Amino acid sequence: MSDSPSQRMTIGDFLLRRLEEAGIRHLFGVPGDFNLELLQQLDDAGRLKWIGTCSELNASYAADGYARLTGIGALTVTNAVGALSALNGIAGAYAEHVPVILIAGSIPLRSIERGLGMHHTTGDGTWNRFLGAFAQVTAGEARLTPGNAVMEIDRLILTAWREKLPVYMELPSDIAYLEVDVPAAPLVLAQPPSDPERLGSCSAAIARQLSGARAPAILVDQDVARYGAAAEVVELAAKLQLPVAVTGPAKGVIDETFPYYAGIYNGKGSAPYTREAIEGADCLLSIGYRPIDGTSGDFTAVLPANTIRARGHAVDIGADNYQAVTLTEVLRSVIDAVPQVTNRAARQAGAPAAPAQGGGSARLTQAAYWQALQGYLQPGDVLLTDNGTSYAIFGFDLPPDCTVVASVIWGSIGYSVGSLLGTLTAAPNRRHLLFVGDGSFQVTAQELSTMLRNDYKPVIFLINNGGYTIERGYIGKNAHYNDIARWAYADLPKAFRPDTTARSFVCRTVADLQAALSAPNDSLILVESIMDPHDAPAAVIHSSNNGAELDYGPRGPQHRDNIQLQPAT
Ligand SMILES: Cc1ncc(C[n+]2csc(CCOP(=O)(O)OP(=O)(O)O)c2C)c(N)n1
Ligand SMILES: [Mg+2]
Repeated sequence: MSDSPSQRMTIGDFLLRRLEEAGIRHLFGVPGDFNLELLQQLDDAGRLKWIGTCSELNASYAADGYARLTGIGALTVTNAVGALSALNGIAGAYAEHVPVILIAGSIPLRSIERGLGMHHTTGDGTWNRFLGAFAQVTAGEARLTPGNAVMEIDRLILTAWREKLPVYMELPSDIAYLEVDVPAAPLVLAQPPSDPERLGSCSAAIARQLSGARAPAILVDQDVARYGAAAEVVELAAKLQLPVAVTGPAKGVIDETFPYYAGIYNGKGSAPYTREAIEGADCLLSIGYRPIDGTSGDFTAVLPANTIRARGHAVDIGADNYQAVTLTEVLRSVIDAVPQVTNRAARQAGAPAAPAQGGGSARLTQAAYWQALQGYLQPGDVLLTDNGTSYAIFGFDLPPDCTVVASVIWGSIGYSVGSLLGTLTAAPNRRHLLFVGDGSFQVTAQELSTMLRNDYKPVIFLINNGGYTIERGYIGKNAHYNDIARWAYADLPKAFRPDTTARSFVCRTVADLQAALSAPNDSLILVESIMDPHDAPAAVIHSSNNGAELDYGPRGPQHRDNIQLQPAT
């Protein structure tokens, strides 16, 4: 027995208390008979705020968006039918390194012990299938019991936060009201402190290599955001006056107005300056880099032979592997150890982009659209994007303090709409801009109603181009399978909330768009822009064309005449 003070509490109340101690203020999800008892406890305690969603998939995306801004998020769903709808979002959180806690209200322990078939199961007296499914895409999973609940709740919450990965817990519906002994002390979210010797020798080795190099550089992937290490990276880069590039998934993690910011690295898909800064470095500190097609320029990335590979809790330097070293502590020690460099020039600012052609009455093109939206950005904005031509936001020059929320690795269309509900809930005082195509929007559109219900005020930039334009760059340039139903998108706020004060715009010309952009941000703004299905940013078309080569190989259909949307020549 430990000597630390304990108290009596029900398992459900303890779980809710731990979520709150972890910094969670909102719980997303959909009720069912197996989690209603927990929702009643939430209501009685009156501390966490319930944000009911239209679907569990959207709740999982919302918890992910929330976690990206606050550090951790949670949702609760009912057994299997709810949980499996959230599985896509949980797997996405696993791919994107986002700590999300999924609480599945599950069939009573009584049914499990007596082998009683229950609804929301496969009806064959089995009950471990869904634990097994979630074990594949989480850092930890458990079915809570009166005996393990206190330990497992703490283990799973801490695991999610330390590893920046989702976890899954089943709360059988007949145990939430049982009283157990729980610790009186609050849960403390903290990384394990580094091993002092490993930290010292690791940071000394990094400092030696970076300060001895002629042209060192840093490559940042999204774990720098997850582990809260962006400020340290910038401080280190400023001290050594070395270029810092980011991957696409890490867009916005490094302030783009920082003089040593070097752009997005993506192998042959990088700007020449960026590629040279990274591949021409004689010592590269790469932090959390995960090469996939979209972060390696379709596998053309060639990192220098002398690349130091740092992660959340470990570092590789040449033949040496350092364990028990925590990222922010490593960077802090390296900053302290290196001398201030004063003779390396910052990047020259590039020439401003040429204005897009066409006056106010001209039909709206993608080029004019993205140029106008670049001018709309403000410091501190949260930008969300989905798959599609809205990937053009990766070409924006961001003002300071912006956050980009996207799912570049997992890439599940519709993510951005559910995620927007989460980011709005997490940071109601920031301006949230969603850039989404009609195809992606149709997957999760109903969550717009939850935003209106909660009086949220995002700005939604929706491209109505009648279908899946990004896919037309693979194949099916004119194919019916890339067409979708034409919705009256601008009418949706009214349908979802009849007394809405939302402002809707349908833009066909540059002048229409300019009018929409001058609307005040005092209610939800939906800007539907109608564009040609064959109009797309060149970078998006190139990427789709390359993707078709990788996906289908030389015998694929992509070389047939006029089957593929290609860049205008
Ligand atoms: C869940 C899921 N289903 C299918 C896809 C394949 N997919 C990727 S982009 C895309 C089309 C996106 O179309 P839209 O949002 O309209 O963007 P556009 O290129 O037209 O601007 C599809 C179907 C996916 N990524 N995720
Ligand atoms: Mg579209």
